[in-house]
Amino acid sequence: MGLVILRNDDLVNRWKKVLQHAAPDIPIYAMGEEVPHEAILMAAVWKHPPGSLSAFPNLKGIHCLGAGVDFILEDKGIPEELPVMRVVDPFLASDMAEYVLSQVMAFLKDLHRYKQDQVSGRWHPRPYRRIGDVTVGIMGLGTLGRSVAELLLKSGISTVGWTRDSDPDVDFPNFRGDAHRNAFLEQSDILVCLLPLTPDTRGILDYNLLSRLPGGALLINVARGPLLVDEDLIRALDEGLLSGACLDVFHKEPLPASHPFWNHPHVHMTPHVASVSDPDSVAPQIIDNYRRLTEGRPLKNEVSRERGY
Ligand code: NDP
Ligand code: OXD
Repeated sequence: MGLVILRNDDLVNRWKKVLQHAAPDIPIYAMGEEVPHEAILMAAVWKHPPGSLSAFPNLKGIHCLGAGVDFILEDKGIPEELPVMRVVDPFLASDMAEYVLSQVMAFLKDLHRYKQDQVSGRWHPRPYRRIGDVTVGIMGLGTLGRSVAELLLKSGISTVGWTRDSDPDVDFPNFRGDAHRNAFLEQSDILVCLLPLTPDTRGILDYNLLSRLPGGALLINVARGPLLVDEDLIRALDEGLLSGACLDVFHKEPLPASHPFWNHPHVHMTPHVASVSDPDSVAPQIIDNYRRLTEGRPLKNEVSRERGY
């Protein structure tokens, strides 16, 4: 028996240490070290090299080290019957909410633009905007979307949501499905995307969708880069349909140096840090699922392969 951590960055050893501490009885191996492949029952992965999971013939399950599992489901080498689990964690949810609230407030108070003015030595007061002047629309009311909504509402910010087919039973306006998408967009002065990346959502943030937003809207994409059609965003910004975009996620990460987002005056970027799994907080649920898997008990936070999230 054993668990292998597959992630190609310098956090791999930190995860190993924390998982070992949480379960001293389970042999834990990190990518890059010598691993007894036949003994591995679970892989805990974050952007693993595609195809690398086929090296473990007795694998019984795959645990994502984050919330979004798109990179696992896109790895066609993984047998259909293997369960895939994801992270659901209170810090992941509250960190995301704090990030989105910060971007909403920076937009309302024009902080990004004042920073640019400062860099170019320009004194240029702009009209004042208040919390009561805007409505935030959240695409996706899952674990993270709901957490964002809760903090925005607590801060007095009017919020609406959009889901696929579930009735999220929330006490703010919620729209469901493609038929009600435009009604949702028309109210969203600030659009926050927290959808999973699936075949249905890839490219959903295109020119057609962006042009449904109220004039001068802000886009905040904290979900996945391929949800956005990059050229369509640049067109919408250049035509003045949108006044800005805060992007945390990109088609290719790190974003290539030649990408036009780097120098666009109305694109504000962060390097996929809106919310990051905290090993200390998350390790117990991975160990719990490892034990459930090996004891044949029901798993927690298993994703639906059919829905893609
Ligand atoms: P959940 O699976 O809990 O929620 C997904 C939500 O999206 C649900 O409300 C679902 O609707 C909705 N949805 C899915 N497909 C569609 C569709 N086709 N049309 C309309 N609504 C749809 O996900 P989380 O909230 O946990 O996470 C969301 C995403 O955030 C992750 O997949 C990940 O990509 C990203 N993320 C980004 C981070 C960052 O640092 N930038 C950190 C963590 C996550 P329904 O309820 O009807 O099923
Ligand atoms: C996640 C992420 O999906 O960090 O957890 O993007």
